[in-house]
Amino acid sequence: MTQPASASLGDTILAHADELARFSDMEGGLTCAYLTPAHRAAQDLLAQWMAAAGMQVRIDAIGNVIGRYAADPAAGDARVLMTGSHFDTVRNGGRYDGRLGILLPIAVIGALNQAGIRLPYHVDVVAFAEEEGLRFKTSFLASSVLAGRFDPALLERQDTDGVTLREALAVSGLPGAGDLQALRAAALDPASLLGFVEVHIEQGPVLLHHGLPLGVVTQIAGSSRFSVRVEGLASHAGTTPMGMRRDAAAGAAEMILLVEQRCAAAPTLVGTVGQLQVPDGSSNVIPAACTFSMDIRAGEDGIREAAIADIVAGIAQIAARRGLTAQVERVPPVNNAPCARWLMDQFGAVLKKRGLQAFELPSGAGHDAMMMQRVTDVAMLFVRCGNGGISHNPLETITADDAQLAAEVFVDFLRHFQPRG
Ligand code: HGY
Ligand code: MN
Ligand code: MN
Repeated sequence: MTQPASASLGDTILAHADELARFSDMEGGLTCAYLTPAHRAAQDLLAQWMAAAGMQVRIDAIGNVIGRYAADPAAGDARVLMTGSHFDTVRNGGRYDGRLGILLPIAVIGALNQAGIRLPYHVDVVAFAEEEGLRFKTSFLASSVLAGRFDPALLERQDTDGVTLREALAVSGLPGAGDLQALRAAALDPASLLGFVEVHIEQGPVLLHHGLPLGVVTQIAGSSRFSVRVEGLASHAGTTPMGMRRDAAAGAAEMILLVEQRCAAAPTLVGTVGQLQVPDGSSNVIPAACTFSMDIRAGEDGIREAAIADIVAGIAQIAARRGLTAQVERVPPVNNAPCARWLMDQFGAVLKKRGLQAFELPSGAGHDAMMMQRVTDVAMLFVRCGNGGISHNPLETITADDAQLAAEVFVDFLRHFQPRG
């Protein structure tokens, strides 16, 4: 631990977030993509902090760092309450997204350990190696392995340099080196789990607007991601009449506006094109190809699926009208994930006991808890986001006081935790 023993948990958590953010794939900002040198350095430091907090630490076949704070030997229950979040980031992201949900439990377990307090169940703190989907354009790699839901086809996915996930794992130094059996063997036994709880920065303005430091999540919106490739015909920008063009970028522009329009048509539905390229484009050549990403989400799976059907059909129509082709590749979607009432109520009871409002809110952002929800009951504690609630941006921030409060609530939650009867 780099902080003096007298530092508050909140101060320690923020200092650790700063320290972890020094490992970055870019100059002057925080990018931590899966299996880069910065990612490896972050993984090592997290393992050190977990060990210093009194946990037995292991690193699994996909790169998750898992620290166990072992149960009081006198307690009969050897089951596990799991907590954690991810340490990879988006490009030029914030330092609390994901990381707060690792650093806060490490600080809390360190304090319990120092005070000699053991719990009647194991607590496993997981630092998930990949959630954002930055490098291989598919999210939840790490939690899908733990949940026994890893899709072997993903091993052939390439990053922008053409390196496959299989190749990246082979040279990663991780146990199993990308062997499918090792990835399968890393799955958790659902019967061993008491549940999964995740602390996360809200990444939005709701708590801030209500003047509340903390909130309990009701459900996590499902999401679908796509890669679209539009192809037309390269030809001379000066000589080709406007009516005779097969311009892939102009077609993509119309498709992007369709995403925006269709996703404005229902509550909770949102659609984003965050990546857009004209590969090998030149300013004086009509684009032969255009590629873009689509991210579509909603609080209800049916609303999301209906929008996707309309958008995919609309893309085909736009392509046909313009003499283009459009290929739409879908990565496995993640469905809407409800949080478990019994776990939410235990967070709510702690908040009320401290005189805080047990405020409940849905999550529009995706979280590791969504994947864990496929094998166990989940709950999430949101922490207020400053700066107007901005996230996926270096301006993302929280206060030490809010981190302190969240840590105290988490201690109370652990100490009063009752397994489902
Ligand atoms: O994209 C998301 O919702 C999350 O931050 N991974
Ligand atoms: Mn994120
Ligand atoms: Mn996150």
